[in-house]
Amino acid sequence: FKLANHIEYYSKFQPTSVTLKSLIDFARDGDIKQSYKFLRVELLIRWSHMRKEIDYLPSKLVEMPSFQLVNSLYEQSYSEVLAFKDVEPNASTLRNFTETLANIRRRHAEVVPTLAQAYMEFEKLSSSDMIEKSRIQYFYDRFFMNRIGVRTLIYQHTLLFGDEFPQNSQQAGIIDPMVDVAAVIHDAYATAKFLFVQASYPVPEIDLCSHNVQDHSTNRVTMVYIPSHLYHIVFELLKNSLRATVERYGLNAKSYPPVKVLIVKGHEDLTIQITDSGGGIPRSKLSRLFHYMYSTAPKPSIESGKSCIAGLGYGLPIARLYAKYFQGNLILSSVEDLGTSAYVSLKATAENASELLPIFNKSRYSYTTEKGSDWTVQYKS
Ligand code: W6P
Repeated sequence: FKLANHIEYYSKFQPTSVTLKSLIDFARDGDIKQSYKFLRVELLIRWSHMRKEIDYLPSKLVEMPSFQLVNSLYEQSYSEVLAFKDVEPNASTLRNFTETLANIRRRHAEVVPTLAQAYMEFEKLSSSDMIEKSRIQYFYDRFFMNRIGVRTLIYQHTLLFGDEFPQNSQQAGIIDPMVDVAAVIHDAYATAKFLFVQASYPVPEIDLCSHNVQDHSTNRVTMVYIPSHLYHIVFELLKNSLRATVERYGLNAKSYPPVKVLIVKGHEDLTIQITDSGGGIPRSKLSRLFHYMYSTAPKPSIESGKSCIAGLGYGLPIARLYAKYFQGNLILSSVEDLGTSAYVSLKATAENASELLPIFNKSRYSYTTEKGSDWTVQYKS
C-alpha cells in the first residue's frame, strides 16, 4: 500500500462538478448510502488532482514546516477516506464515515492561515522571482478552490446525515433556496460596523437598493445559494469600502459619503455592485489586491495596532474564489482619486450554478502547444 499509487490512480478520473440544483434535489430525496458511495471516491479524486500539482511548486516552499504540516493533514485525511474503499455501507460504516468527515472538516479548519504562513516564511528565506510568484498564485487559487468544494460536500453530508446538527426547516443542508440577499448584506454590514466601533473607527452608512428584473411585483431579491459564502464575499467587500472611505476622509470627518450597494436580479446574472468614494486605486495596483504574495506582507497603514481591521490576510482572493465557485465572478474597478466599485456576479438560477473545480493538467507546466483545460467546463443546458 502506497499513497502515491492511489493518487496516480484517482487523478486519472475527472472530478464531478455538482450544481446547486442537484445539491438541493439530493438533499430532498437522496440517501446516505448514495452519498457515501459518491463521496468516498469523489474526495479522493479531488485531493489527488491537487496532490499532483504540489510536485510542480518551488521545492523551497514545499519544504517549509507550515507547508509540510498542511501536507500531512491531507495525507491523514486521504488515508482515512481511502480506508472505506470496498467497505459495505452498513449502519456502523455509515456512522463511522460521517464521523470521519466531520473530523476532517475540523482538522482542516486552519489550512488557509497555515499556507499564508508558509508563503511568508518562504518569502523571507529566499525572495521568489516572478515565475515562482505566479506559480504559487496559480496553485493557491486552485488549492483553495478545491478546499471550498471539498468542504461544501463534506459539510453537506454531515448536515444531512449526521445527528449532531439540528436541521433548519427552510434550508436544504447548507443551501438556502431563498437567500434574502439584502438581509445578508445588512448582516455583514452590522458585523463590519461592530469591528470598526471596537477599533474606535467611525462607520460610514450604507445605502442599499435592489431590483428584481425577473419578478416585477417585488424588488426583494432572493436566490438559491450558500448563505455563508455570500456573507463572506460581501463582508470582505464592505469592510474594504468602509475602510477606504474612513482613510480617505480621516478619522474625524463631520460626515462620510455612504457606501452604495445595488442588487439586481436579472435572468442570467444576479449582480451586487458595491461602490465607495474611498479615493480609488490606480489601475496598475488593482490586481495585486488579489495576490497572495502582497496580502501576506505586513500592512504599513495608519491602522497598524488595530489588528481587527488591518491584516486582512487572504480575504479578497478567497472572496473571489467563493464567487467563482458556482460560476460567478468578482471584479474591482476603480476611478483613481474618486472611488472603487466591486461587482459580484452570481448565477441567477440554480441549474447554472455548477461547481468550478481545478483539474490537474500536466501541459500547464511544460512548454507545449498541447491544449486542454485545467478547470472543469460548464456545459450549457
Ligand atoms: C478600495 C480598495 C477596495 C478593495 C475591495 C473593495 C473595495 C475597495 N475600495 O479603496
